[in-house]
Amino acid sequence: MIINLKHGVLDLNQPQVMGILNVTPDSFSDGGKFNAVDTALFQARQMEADGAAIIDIGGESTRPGAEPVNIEQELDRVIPVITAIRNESDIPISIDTSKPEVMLQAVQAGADMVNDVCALQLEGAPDVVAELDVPVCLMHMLGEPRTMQASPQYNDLIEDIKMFFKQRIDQCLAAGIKQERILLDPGFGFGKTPEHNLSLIKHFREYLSFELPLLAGVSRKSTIGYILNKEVDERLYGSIALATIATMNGASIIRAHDVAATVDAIKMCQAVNLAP
Ligand code: PT1
Repeated sequence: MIINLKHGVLDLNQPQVMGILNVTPDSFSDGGKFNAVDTALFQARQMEADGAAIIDIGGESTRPGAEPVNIEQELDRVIPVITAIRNESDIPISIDTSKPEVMLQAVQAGADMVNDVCALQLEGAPDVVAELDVPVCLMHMLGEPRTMQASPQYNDLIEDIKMFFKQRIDQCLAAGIKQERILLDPGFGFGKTPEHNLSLIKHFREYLSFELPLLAGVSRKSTIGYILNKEVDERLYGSIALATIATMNGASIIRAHDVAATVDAIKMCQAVNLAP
């Protein structure tokens, strides 16, 4: 299967890596040697060289406990970075946002697809994506980032998320978004206990029933820290293990910080899957 982007295509006949490019103040740790745009450009070049098929740019942190940012702040962070990358590279860009105005301006600045952890539930978001006619990743989250880890509860984790997808897909189709533009992400780390997150990866295949490409974001997340008792900068091996399992269970796109390692891991998955 291939996904048509605003410019170019994403070939999902092999699993691909989506490189994470956070443009949030807490993601700068170079001590002020480079400005935000130069730092982002540098990271984007490295991820492209390492084999990322797409770069996911986000200006609002959605990790547990994160506070929302306003629209001006988010635009000020992401638009100059999208413009700068577009100036020197054709690499596909995904905009990680829930705000319809940011989706619009990001795509106008050169982004190729939308990645929304709120699955287009903000007022006006489905209409904007329908009008832009770009691919969109609909992610499941229970609650909102600031409070989602309080005490997440499900009737039936896998089925509850399936019902959410069905409802979101129906609303997207009703707004005029084409079926072939939709990707799904069950939202590892979003309103889920470590047990929920592990179960999600174990049963990832279940979501293939929608016959849409699946995305998995496990990179450096706290469930890995919980199992391995490791800090965020020590979670590479755990991240690769989960990316491998998700890929073997049908994920088409792995969202990751460590692009080179993740590319090798999923190439091995693909090789095993194609073996006689
Ligand atoms: C994701 C994702 C995302 N994750 C998609 N977009 C984040 N489609 C941002 C933790 O438990 O998985 N899929 N955009 C980052 N969010 C988190 C969530 C980061 C949880 C860390 C944790 O540590």
